[in-house]
Amino acid sequence: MILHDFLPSGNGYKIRLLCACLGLNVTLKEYDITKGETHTESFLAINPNGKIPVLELDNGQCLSESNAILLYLTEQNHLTQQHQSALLPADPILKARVYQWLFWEQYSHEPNIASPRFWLTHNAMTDLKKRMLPDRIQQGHVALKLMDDTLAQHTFLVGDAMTLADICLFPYTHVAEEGGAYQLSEYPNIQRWIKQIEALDWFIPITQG
Ligand SMILES: N[C@@H](CCC(=O)N[C@@H](CS)C(=O)NCC(=O)O)C(=O)O
Repeated sequence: MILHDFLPSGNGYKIRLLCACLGLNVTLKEYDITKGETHTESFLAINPNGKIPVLELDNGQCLSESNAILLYLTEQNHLTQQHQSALLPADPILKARVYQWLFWEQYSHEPNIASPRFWLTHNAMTDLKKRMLPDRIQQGHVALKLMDDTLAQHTFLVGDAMTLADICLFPYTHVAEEGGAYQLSEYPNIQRWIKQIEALDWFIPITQG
């Protein structure tokens, strides 16, 4: 499999982190999104939406949308013994709770935490984005508080076992401070959760392909 990616991307890192967890090998093909490299004719042929990550399967089929890729890889590579828990629980309610976090991440977390980080760290600020920033940051704090309150109740987002919800939310949460919009010291339960994930034996950092 080939992962079309941009290393600083949290959306791409979700897939790299899951592959590390599942012990899957992927070949990384990097694009510089700041130079429009995902809008070339050849890239648009693999994702007409012009965005990484794209997972190219061995049969040449291409999947986009990070959380769809997470679900595909998890369902294709069931594991329970090695990690003592299923990343996507079989129980319908627990599985729905994982889905809740995945959909919530795209609507309430990523636009408020990942986008400001990108604008502030990649010199991508425009007048419109400057006007949007205070509201995004306020909503980002709401999202971080919701995660922190949840993590005060149990070890991981869906209970005391790690699931795909944690793999999905870890990438942009752990770098939320980049760009200066957020201070994770305000969220002690998130800090504890980050340390726990970083201590897992299969963990890889965002900088690793
Ligand atoms: N909802 C998509 C978002 C993907 C996305 O925003 N990718 C960004 C990098 S994190 C990108 O490729 N941007 C390049 C562009 O829009 O030109 C996902 O979860 O995969």
